[in-house]
Amino acid sequence: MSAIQLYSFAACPYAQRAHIALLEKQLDFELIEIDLFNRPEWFAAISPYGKVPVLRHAGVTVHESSIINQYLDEAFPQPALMPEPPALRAQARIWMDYCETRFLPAAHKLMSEAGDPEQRAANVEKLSEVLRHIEHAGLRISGSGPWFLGQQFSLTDIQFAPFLERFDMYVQLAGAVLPEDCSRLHDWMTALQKRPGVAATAHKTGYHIEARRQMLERIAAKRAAA
Ligand SMILES: N[C@@H](CCC(=O)N[C@@H](CS)C(=O)NCC(=O)O)C(=O)O
Repeated sequence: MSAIQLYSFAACPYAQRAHIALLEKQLDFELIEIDLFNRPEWFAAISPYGKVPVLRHAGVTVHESSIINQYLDEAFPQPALMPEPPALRAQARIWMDYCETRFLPAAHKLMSEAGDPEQRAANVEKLSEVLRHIEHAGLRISGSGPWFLGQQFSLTDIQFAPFLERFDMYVQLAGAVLPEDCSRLHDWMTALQKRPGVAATAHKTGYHIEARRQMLERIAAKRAAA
């Protein structure tokens, strides 16, 4: 048995973050798939919120993808996935937080209200505003890349990667737009697709669309049965 277990769900972007970090660290680990619609009873004992991902290592159980990745970077320092200077570490964390508190809410609102024509235009514009902020206040300040912070691939890249991989789904299902003045963001997305740890966990847009359809169907069936 590996010293590390990652409890995951194939279509989960948060679990994908932890998977990418494990691959980037070149660690030996066991990937354990949890059926979120039919969770084993024992899962509640290791996942306080009933969610994936959960990481187990050396008697430690960690949940929440951002915290798992920070744990991995501290427990296995090489190759480092955080910059050394405190000021750059702060930048890395500011943008990881921006992903959770601004980018994801805007993307999720767009997707959940995609069928509402009145909300749709406003939601597309809100997401574009967030993307422009990432471009002009984040990516362009940090330089020419290829990664978020410049030359060093970091946890900030991993934080965004699974969701940027799904951007084409946001385009196809909800009309999302990558603004024209976001060339650095465009190049960063292309670089992320080619990064080995990201590419090894990636799926095509058709997979994401089908996974979403199945998830919504299963949620509706569960509600109907309740
Ligand atoms: N903030 C959490 C989010 C994890 C999450 O929402 N996971 C979803 C699957 S993508 C889940 O396990 N959902 C099950 C549920 O909410 O009951 C993280 O970053 O790890």
